[in-house]
Amino acid sequence: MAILFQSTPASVARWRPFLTKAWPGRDLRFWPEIGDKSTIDYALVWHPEPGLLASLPNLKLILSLGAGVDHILRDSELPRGVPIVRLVDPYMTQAMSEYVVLQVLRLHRQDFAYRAQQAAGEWRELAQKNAAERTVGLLGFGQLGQDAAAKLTGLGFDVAGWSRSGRTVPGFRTYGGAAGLNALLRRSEILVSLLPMTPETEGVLDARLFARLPRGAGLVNAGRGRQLVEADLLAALDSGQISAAVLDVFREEPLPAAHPFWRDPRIIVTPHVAAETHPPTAGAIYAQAIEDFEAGRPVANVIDRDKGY
Ligand code: NDP
Ligand code: OXD
Repeated sequence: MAILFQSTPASVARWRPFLTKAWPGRDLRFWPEIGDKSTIDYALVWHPEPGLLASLPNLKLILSLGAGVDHILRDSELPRGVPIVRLVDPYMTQAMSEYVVLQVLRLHRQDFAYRAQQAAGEWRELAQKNAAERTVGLLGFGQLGQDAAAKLTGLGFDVAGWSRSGRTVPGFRTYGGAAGLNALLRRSEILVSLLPMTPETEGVLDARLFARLPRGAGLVNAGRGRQLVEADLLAALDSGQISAAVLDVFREEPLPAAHPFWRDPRIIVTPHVAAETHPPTAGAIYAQAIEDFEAGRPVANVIDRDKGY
């Protein structure tokens, strides 16, 4: 009944003392010292190398070290019958909402423009709307999108959400499908993407989408980097269709040193930190999932492989 923990060396170093103390008596294996593969029942993983999970013959549960599971599903050798559990952690949800609120307020209060004015030593008032006069559109209206929406609503913003199913969420204006996306984009002066990475969402943030936003809209992307067509964003910034962007996720991470985003004053780059996995709370959630599995109870947050999230 061994549990494998696989992640980057820094993450393994951070989690090892924590899990060893929090889960006494469990046979824990920390990547890359995994021992006898046939004795591993559970795997907690982040970007596992392709084929690793298939090489564990008695694997019973795959647990994602993040909310997203694209880093697992990209493995073409993934064992078919093993359930994949994604992380849903209120601590992380709160962190993402803090990030979204910070960036939406930054765009709403014209922080980019005032910083440019400061750099030029220019004292000039810009016309300012109130939050209630600003629509924030959220692409992805699941765990993270709905919580961010609730907090933005609390600040007075007019919030709308878009999801795959077009699910209704009491208290919110929601949209689904291609027609729904048009309706949402038309009004979203600030667009926040919290979409999972799937074949359908690849490149969704492109020139066609930007063109449907109000002129001068702001963009926040904290979903996945491959959802953004980077050249289209730069062109939209040059044309003024997009006024500013805050990006937490990138096609290539870490963002290469020579990448134009680093030095573009219209873009804020954060290093994939919008909502980090938090060992104390996430550890308890993983322990519960394993306990439920061993007791024959339903395990929460098993993903639907066909949907891809
Ligand atoms: P959920 O599964 O709870 O929500 C996903 C939402 O996206 C759902 O509303 C879903 O629709 C919608 N969706 C999925 N595919 C499409 C599509 N093709 N078109 C329209 N809507 C779609 O996920 P979470 O909210 O927990 O997490 C979302 C993503 O955020 C993660 O997958 C990850 O990529 C990213 N993330 C980033 C972090 C960071 O630090 N930058 C941290 C944590 C997560 P429906 O409701 O119909 O199912
Ligand atoms: C996640 C992430 O998916 O941190 O949890 O990106």
